[in-house]
Amino acid sequence: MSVLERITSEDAIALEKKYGAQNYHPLPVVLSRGEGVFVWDVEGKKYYDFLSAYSAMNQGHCHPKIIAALKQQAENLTLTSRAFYNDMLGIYEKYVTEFFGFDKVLPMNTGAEAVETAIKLARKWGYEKKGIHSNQAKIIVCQNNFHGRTITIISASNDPIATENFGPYTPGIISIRYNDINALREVLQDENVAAFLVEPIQGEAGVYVPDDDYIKEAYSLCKEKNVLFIADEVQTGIARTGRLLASCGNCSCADKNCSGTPEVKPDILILGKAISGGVLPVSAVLANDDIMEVIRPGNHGSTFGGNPLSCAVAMAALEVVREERLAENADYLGQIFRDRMEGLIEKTSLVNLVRGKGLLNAIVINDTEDSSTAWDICMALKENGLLAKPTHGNIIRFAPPLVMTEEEMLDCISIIEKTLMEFDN
Ligand code: IF1
Repeated sequence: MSVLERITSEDAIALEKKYGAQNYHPLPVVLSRGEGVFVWDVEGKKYYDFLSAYSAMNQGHCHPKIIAALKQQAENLTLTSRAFYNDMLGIYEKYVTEFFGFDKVLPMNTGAEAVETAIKLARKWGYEKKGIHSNQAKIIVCQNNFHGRTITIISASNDPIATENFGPYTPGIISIRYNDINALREVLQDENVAAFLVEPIQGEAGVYVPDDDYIKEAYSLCKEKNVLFIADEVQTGIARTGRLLASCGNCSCADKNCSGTPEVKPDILILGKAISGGVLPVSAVLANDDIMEVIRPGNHGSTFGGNPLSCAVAMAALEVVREERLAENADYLGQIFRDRMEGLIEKTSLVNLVRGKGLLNAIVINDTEDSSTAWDICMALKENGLLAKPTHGNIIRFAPPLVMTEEEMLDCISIIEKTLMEFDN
């Protein structure tokens, strides 16, 4: 069979099983096309995408503007490495720093790389600016975090599946409870702390939204102690939570796309996923000059980071966020979604809790973490034309592309309601 021939779902799954490392357990659906909020499987069945590649597809699948930028740049120049200048990087750096309100950007590719970069940056700042003795710098992280898969990042994880038998781990990490301001206050007494690394909403933990003032208070405690506040907005950033950034918090600013002076302005901001609209791996570490200036030639880099193709794609993807007012749409549709899901708690004993912000939401299923109920519900949702994925056994994450219309959202809500009601009986 030619590799270009269409294959059945069954064959595609069998190939992955035979030839691929088994590091995932996907829902059994084989996708071959995407457009906006929809994806199609190889048999031609159409689905609403309610995962958006873990919030990478905020702008929807194959957004024409982003794909046009990709095609145009691909015909000119794709990669130079950073050994030479290219004519896109500077333009992109100006664009992205102005977009998010920082002096400088360090371009990387994946989210994990950007988190690693932020940790390196914070450590070096700790030694050269804060005066921490050599090799003593510590980074504070939160329990149940998800920041990626590299050795240093999993050293900060308390998930046994992600960590077991991958040691020895990177030292210099202090782990505290999330959403516990006193725990943070306590560990900040240590003068060797360079930074606090935190997700404004914990994604992998099951869309765990902290108390209203947690992020704001954590930020001011860090300021008091001369500790860098690092926001990992790889998943929550780029309009997902109804604000351009989740660290904007409940800022009542009328312009939900604003990058002005929100309550919390991270010292280091980490972005990934949707910065390219899910088209290419693009990530970014943003900081002001007083921090970024500790990085000098040879200290850090990447062959693909800042390549002209990524620069063109990322600018188009960010333009879409602004032009199509995606933060406002996420805020508006998210309210509707959570209201209707709250209603379900009354109607069925299957749903215990609904939580989230903007279009990053989850429902907690009334069953144990090791039950298959959430998985079975996702299988039933798939049959009814909507794709979502369970996390931690009994939680289902709902994160559709932000380009969804109200009509489509109402259609999705009725699919979810119908599926859950059928399931209950
Ligand atoms: C997988 C979760 C989402 C992230 C935050 C950094 C990264 C991620 C806050 C690393 C990545 C992913 C990766 C994906 C599953 C996924 C995920 F369920 F694990 F938590 F999105 F919800 N910081 N998140 O969420 O970015 O290196 O992957 O580009 O399959 O591992 P990356």
